[in-house]
Amino acid sequence: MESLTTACRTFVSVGSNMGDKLDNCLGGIAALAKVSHTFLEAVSRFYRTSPVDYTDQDWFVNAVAEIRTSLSPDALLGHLQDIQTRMGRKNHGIRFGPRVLDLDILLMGDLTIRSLHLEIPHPRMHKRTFVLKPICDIDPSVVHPVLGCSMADLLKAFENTPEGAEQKIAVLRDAPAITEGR
Ligand code: PH2
Ligand code: MG
Ligand code: MG
Repeated sequence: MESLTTACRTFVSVGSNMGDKLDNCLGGIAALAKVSHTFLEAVSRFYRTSPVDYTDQDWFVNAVAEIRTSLSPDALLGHLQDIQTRMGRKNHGIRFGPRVLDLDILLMGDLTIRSLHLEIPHPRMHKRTFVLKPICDIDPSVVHPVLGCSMADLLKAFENTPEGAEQKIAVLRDAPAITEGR
């Protein structure tokens, strides 16, 4: 296992569109902060966002958390899936459909993984305002290791496309204070 001092900057998207959406997102982030070998470094503001990909569902609450972890990508994924299950997520069988809590790995430094069960960078992150805008709250200069552009540039470019213009997003609340970080 890599030592924590060399662990790369990792960004996780947080989303919910069932039940108490904001509370589910806050609960997911609190659980993430308690994962072993992992520190919660930053949390974005929270947003109210229109559903993307599968549009016949309720609006979402979305945010992004930055963590530092020495876990492998697979081990981190396992923890995220475990948190989702503990927060009451059920499989409703609809791809991109409603969920109590969704935690997705967006970036792990410059790492690229393309396996059947895990893709890093997240394959759709550059086409999701609900991901790009919260990352920009934390650090707009973070560079996408495959596309070679900053999050700020990806957001600006995507907002100017017809697909981007359709994705509605509004600030719901300020970033929460980090109590379990360094
Ligand atoms: N997640 C999806 C599909 N669509 N739309 C919004 N606004 N926010 C999400 O988190 C989201 C989505 C599948 O993970
Ligand atoms: Mg997702
Ligand atoms: Mg997911």
